[in-house]
Amino acid sequence: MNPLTEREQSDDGYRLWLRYERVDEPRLCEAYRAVFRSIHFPGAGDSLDAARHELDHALRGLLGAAPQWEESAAAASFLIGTPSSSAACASWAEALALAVVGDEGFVVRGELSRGGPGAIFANSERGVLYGVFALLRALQTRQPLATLNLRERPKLALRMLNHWDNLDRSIERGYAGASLWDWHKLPHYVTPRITDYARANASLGINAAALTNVNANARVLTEPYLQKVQAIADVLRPYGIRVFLTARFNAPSELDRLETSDPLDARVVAWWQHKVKQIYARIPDFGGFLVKANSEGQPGPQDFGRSQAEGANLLARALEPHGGIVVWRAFVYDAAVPEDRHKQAFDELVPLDGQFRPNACLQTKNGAIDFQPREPFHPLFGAMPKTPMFLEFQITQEYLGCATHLVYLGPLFKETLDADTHVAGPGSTVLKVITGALAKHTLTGMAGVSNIGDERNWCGHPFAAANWYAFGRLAWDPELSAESIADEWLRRTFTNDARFVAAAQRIMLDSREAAVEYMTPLGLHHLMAESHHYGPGPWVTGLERDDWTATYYHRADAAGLGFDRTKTGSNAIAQYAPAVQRKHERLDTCPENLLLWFHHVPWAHRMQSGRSLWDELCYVYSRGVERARSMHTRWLTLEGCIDAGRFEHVRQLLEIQVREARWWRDACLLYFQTFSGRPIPEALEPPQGTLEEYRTHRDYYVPGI
Ligand code: GCW
Repeated sequence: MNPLTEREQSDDGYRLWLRYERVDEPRLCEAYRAVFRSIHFPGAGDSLDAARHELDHALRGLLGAAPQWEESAAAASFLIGTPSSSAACASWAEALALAVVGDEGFVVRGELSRGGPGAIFANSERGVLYGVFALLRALQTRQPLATLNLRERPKLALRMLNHWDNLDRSIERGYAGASLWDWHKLPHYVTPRITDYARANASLGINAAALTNVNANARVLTEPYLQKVQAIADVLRPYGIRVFLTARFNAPSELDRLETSDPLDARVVAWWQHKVKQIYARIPDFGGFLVKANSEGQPGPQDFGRSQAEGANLLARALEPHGGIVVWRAFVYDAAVPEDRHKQAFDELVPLDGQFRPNACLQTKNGAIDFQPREPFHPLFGAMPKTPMFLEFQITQEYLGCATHLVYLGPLFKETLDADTHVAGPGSTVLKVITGALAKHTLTGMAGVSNIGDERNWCGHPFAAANWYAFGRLAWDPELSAESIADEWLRRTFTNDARFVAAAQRIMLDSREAAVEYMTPLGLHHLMAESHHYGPGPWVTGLERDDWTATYYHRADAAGLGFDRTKTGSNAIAQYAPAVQRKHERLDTCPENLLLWFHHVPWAHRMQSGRSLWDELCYVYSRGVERARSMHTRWLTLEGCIDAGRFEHVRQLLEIQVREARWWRDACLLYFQTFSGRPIPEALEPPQGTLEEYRTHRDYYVPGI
């Protein structure tokens, strides 16, 4: 085919997983058509309209014909509604125990009774919308409808994206173009992309979005910007998404020249009350504030000698009468404290357990350092039972090859969710901490730092959208598996071709471990280049803060490698429950994939493989490169299974990934060799370049800083 035509016919990724291509299995298509012969979907309301519109659009695509809308329930083959929008739903509500699915859940049935109509029933308009998307997922993944019986209710109340988007449209740690929020043209021009963003989120059940960077600009709280925020909120509302903003703690002083922003000062209290009122006048369903305080230069309550809880409560009190909440980030660490950064948030926050207002929660990163390729779970999970605790993941790949490397984060997310904190005995997983199952909280949630920008395909790498998808699916149901999520994402995004799905799923599932192994194996962390964090920088040292350097974290010396966090070192390990401590404190029981996180290990230490630590390091780095290579070769076998445009895009990016996996491995091994003084085993490839070349290499203008 002419390459130009080929490009024109390629999928540009804009539709994400909401591709409603024709069902090309004729019998299945016929069966689907029979179910949707005539749809009874009464009722008015913005979310019902959004659901109806989506269904209409999707069925036209999937089944090749516009659905017939039927006024009479008795004559219809499919029924949709809530007990108040549809008498048919009301009559079925009890038999289906609809009340049990709660305000956002739904029941989707291929048949209500044998041979009878199918249905989507829910208690709210939003539930109907989610039900429609669940049905479409079933169709896109070619489920048989007769036996389809979904009964879902989200396990977390807040399922939230955090955009680190600045008002100039740059995105901190964003690798997919500029911010979707075009502040300059808002509120008068509202791009239709925001509607498509809302559809994609609603299809996963994401119900909240913090629009602005946690390194906050107070200006977003001024009247002209609130008008712009209002325009965005109006588009998101029908899709069940509530808007949050980041609140800069010293906004009273910055915006209105108050001489203090002390949370206990009456003028400051009044300022926030007034500000919050002003926001709710424009956005009646405003979600609340997301706050990063006294961390990495952000202002906060400690500037006035007050605690993090006093700071959070100032905003919580202002929001309380309007139904808003404060999401207070636990990512706090202090330049003045020479303590292991791993320990600081815990030391500071645990004594405040019980002091937060009921509408305030703490949002804690999955690990105690910073979104590394692999971290043990954060010791704060389970350590503050009186405080609602949200889990924060980073969807954008700050430390995982930005939007250049294919790294499917499903396995990383699951590893944290399934980690056992042991705080209330075995089985006290992080999942149970955040769903409130252990401490019985109702303010529950999960946040993901967004990887979305204005690039045509939204997330840059054609596979990066899988991480947005996996986050959303797990926020709805953290018990789903990374495997099943990859499978459905591939089918919806590319094709149901079984050969493609199996091979691409394999690539996805291998990719996170590949990245860990070629970047930071065996529990190493923060070896990335300075500032932009792209590529290796194990030699980074002497920055303004020690704990922003690589040498602080790997502690390589002639004796060995790794950060001793046991009793003989920083003793961060003591922040975990005794069972977790016991497992990790000994060299022979600590899982090897976290060994150098917790221990400074002699180069000659015998690993489970029988090799010395040094040799093992060489082997694991090399295995990471091999994994990247096999991701690439496996992809090459898939040519022709999908459109040429996306195939080629991924192919080229995987080539970069293979090259850079090698770069990581060679640079790190040569650097660590200067300490171990041992040779790279002969069975392994020798490094391609010299340490000097790697050390002096600079990447300029990496996006996302
Ligand atoms: O990972 C670090 C990033 C910062 C970020 C910070 C945070 C928004 O390098 O860019 O700032 O974490 O989570 O607050």
